[in-house]
Amino acid sequence: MEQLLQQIADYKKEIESFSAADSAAVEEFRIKWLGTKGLVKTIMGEMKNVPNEQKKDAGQLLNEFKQFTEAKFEELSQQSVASDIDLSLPGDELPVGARHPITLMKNRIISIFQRLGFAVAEGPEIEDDFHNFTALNLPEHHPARDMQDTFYVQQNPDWLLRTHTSNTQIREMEKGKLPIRVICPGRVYRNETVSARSHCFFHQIEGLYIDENVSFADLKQTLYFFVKEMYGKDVKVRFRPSYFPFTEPSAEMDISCTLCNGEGCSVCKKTGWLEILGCGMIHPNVLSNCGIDPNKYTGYAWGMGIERPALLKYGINDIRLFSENDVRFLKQFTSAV
Ligand code: 2NL
Repeated sequence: MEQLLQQIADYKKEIESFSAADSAAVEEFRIKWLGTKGLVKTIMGEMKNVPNEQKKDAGQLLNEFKQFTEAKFEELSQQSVASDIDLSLPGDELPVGARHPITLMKNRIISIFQRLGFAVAEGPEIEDDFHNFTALNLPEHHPARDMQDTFYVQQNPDWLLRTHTSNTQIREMEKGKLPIRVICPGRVYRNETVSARSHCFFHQIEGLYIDENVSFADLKQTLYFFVKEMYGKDVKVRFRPSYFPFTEPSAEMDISCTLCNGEGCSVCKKTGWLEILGCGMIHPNVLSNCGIDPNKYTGYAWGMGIERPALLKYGINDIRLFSENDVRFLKQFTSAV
């Protein structure tokens, strides 16, 4: 027993003063003390030489010694993890995300109109027939109402994937708070064959201003400001008469081609002009449909696609790239604005 006590004390001293330079030394320590042929196992074997009346005390001592050794090993393991870290190594690279080019273009457009006092409104992509068609004065037999052109989610009552973001403007008008000055960005759906030039879903921004005495001149000045901010002060603008069921009069707006400065090239099909949006004075029927008195209030509205200006700005030639989620494509916009 005396001998055993002495042995444990010596071992403890040795263990206490041990320190490991690296994880290999820690492993050596484990093998020497805690391995299957280690000193802890060996000294445990001494129990059989201890007289019976002392077995209880010896067992306690040996157990305590084993725990002491295990604790030291635990401590060494943790230290070695820390000392094995090479602080001079370069860190793991954190991939930098990128905004989607459609988002970039959308944000540019939004920020220009926000400076003119337009608020941003968003609405549902699954819409009922009233908010997508009827309220907008879309006649019963308009092709857009056809199953061929629009994705119906349900019939009778009809629910569909919105074909424009006008539904959101209708919902703003229904709130009955005037004047209204909003822009409505979002995704819209049309049953078209997917190709490099067109897709069955795309993005739009529509704008709407309703107050007393709003005129077509206000519409033109707003859009002039937009074009100057978006494309620069030298870009020319022209309006062409057009037709939409929800505006009267209606117009289409072109800008001089930003690639050839109006000279004529393949992008503007040799015309020197690019069509960028449709617009007009809100049809009195649309105002009445939303509970607004057309004799007191007038307003203008416009709608533009986001994909086409984005293709132009970033020199992209296939609209499908926007929705394929190819990281090689998306990564290129890491530092784009
Ligand atoms: C286009 C033409 C347009 C509107 C959208 C609108 C909305 C309401 C009332 C009246 Cl609630 N009009 N929106 C007006 C004219 C044209 O879009 O070519 N979009 C891509």
